[in-house]
Amino acid sequence: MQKDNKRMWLIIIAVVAVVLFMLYKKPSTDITPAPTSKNPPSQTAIATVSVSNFAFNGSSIQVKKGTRVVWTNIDGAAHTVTSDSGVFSSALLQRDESFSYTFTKTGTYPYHCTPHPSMHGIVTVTE
Ligand SMILES: [Cu+2]
Repeated sequence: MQKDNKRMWLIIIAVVAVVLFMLYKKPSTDITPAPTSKNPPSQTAIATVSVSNFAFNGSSIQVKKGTRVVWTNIDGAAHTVTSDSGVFSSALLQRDESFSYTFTKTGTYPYHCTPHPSMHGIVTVTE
């Protein structure tokens, strides 16, 4: 009988210890996730090119590898942003519509507007 009592107490103590451990541990797990959510947004550099008066405003730009270039059409006419070598191609952009492409490799990227072949631009991507 005494032996069973001792075993029961050991079980009760073990359960209480586990419960106390879980209660003690909970606040610290709530604190840890917060800092990690701060990292991603500031990673990508962004360059902007506006399209107006049948021209790319910033027709020749130089950016670092990994930069996202955003073209926004602010012209009355619709335009495209189409890579000469087929690397990227936008839809026909109406006024206030945008297209973006992230350049992950160095090099020169000439592009044009499909409806208006006289419209040209170039993006140079460096390390
Ligand atoms: Cu155009």
